[in-house]
Amino acid sequence: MALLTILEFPDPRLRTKAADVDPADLATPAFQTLIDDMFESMYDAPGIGLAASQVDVHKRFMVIDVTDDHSRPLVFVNPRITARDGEQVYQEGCLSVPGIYADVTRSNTITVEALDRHGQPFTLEADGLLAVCIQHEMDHLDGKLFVDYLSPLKREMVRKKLLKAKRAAAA
Ligand code: QAP
Ligand code: CO
Repeated sequence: MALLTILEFPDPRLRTKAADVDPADLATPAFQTLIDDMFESMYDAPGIGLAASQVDVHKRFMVIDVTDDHSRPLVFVNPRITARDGEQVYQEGCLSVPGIYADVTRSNTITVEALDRHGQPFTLEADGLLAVCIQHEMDHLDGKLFVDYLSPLKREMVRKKLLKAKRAAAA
């Protein structure tokens, strides 16, 4: 297994719209290893969700585990939200926007249909943190980041802060 490099805002590659996964690809060792490496990289961070887009793979899948003890690893391949209800505000962060946290309003309850890592279709109803995380990771697949919900001024402040941190790290 391996730790993957996670792209960071404002890297333009994070804006790529991901393409559907061909379910036949799920049978390949390369794809299964990539999923394992994404879990390892997410747990190492530590984080609760990681979309393929964040590791520069522009295909529609993501890994999520919102438990403290890594007991519920979830893989969503070609996810679709088929129902939503209500609103909730959650202070979000993102492995691609390190050190930045901000309130985002999203649907409270969602129904999501996806394939699991073996290509088996499943339907999941989620609320609370899991629902936030699914919506956040699906945004990544469309090239969207949680900072896009902030005002342009706040987003510009975040961009400058991260570029400055990057320069300081490189110096
Ligand atoms: C998305 O985010 C999310 O800034 C997943 O320095 C976040 O795993 C969904 C992380 C909140 C729902 C609620 C962020 C780690 C991890 C950082 C993450 C950092 C280190 C973020
Ligand atoms: Co994110």
